[in-house]
Amino acid sequence: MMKTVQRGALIVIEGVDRSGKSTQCKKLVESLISQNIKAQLMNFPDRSNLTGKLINEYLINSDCKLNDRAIHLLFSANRWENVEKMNTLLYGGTTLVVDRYSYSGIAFSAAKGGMDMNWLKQAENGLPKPDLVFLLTLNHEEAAKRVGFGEERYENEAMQKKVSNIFSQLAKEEDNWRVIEASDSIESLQAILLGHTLDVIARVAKQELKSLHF
Ligand code: Z5A
Ligand code: MG
Repeated sequence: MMKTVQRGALIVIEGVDRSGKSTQCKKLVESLISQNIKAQLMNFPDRSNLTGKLINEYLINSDCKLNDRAIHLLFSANRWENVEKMNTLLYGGTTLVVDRYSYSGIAFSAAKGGMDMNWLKQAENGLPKPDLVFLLTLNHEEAAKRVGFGEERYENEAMQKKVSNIFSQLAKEEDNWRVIEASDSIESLQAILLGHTLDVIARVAKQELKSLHF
């Protein structure tokens, strides 16, 4: 009898700066692996590939001038550079836990203003669609208290508030989002995220991966 191929789930964590995305992504991968579930971490921007090197320069160097549409497309291209790798892993049965994705791309560019929302979304259409998106919400006062805030471009209150509003708007457009208030302890947040993730892994195992279509 032929063995049924089971794919992994595509799980994304989004949220404003310092909301704990990287912390939760790392812990989620560890928790899954400890339960003998194949899992891997991925993060965007992926600063290791070709587009990622340009993006890193843009983020850390405030003197780096780049047209807003050009940097938007670079962030998107940075995801497209990883499509084959994502599909191979997912269809090989590995669950991917992704630290920021297309929604960060849309929200940060939209928060700058001057670019049409549909144009911003267009560059993301066709990328693998997440099975589940967690949105970690945290007010600016709490975020600003956390280590490392304010070191890169975009890490200021006005920008973060706009981004937060756009994330909330995007969360309402699809039914695969879970909005989680992120001021609780790392451990209690992790328990919530793991619960939802295990449900989704079981539910989508035999379903085909969808593509983003805004
Ligand atoms: N960007 C874009 O414009 N377009 C795109 O398409 C994409 C991104 C993908 C860099 O992203 C920038 O790129 C970002 C968006 C833009 N600009 N901004 N803002 P990044 O992902 O590389 O950013 P980062 O430097 O990793 O920061 P971060 O991701 O915003 O932080 P975080 O991952 O959410 O937080 P953390 O590193 O897990 O935690 C921060 C600190 O808080 C740390 O000391 C933790 O120990 C602590 N922490 C975490 N959880 C808790 C709880 N629950 N309680 C107390 N303390 C906690
Ligand atoms: Mg992070």
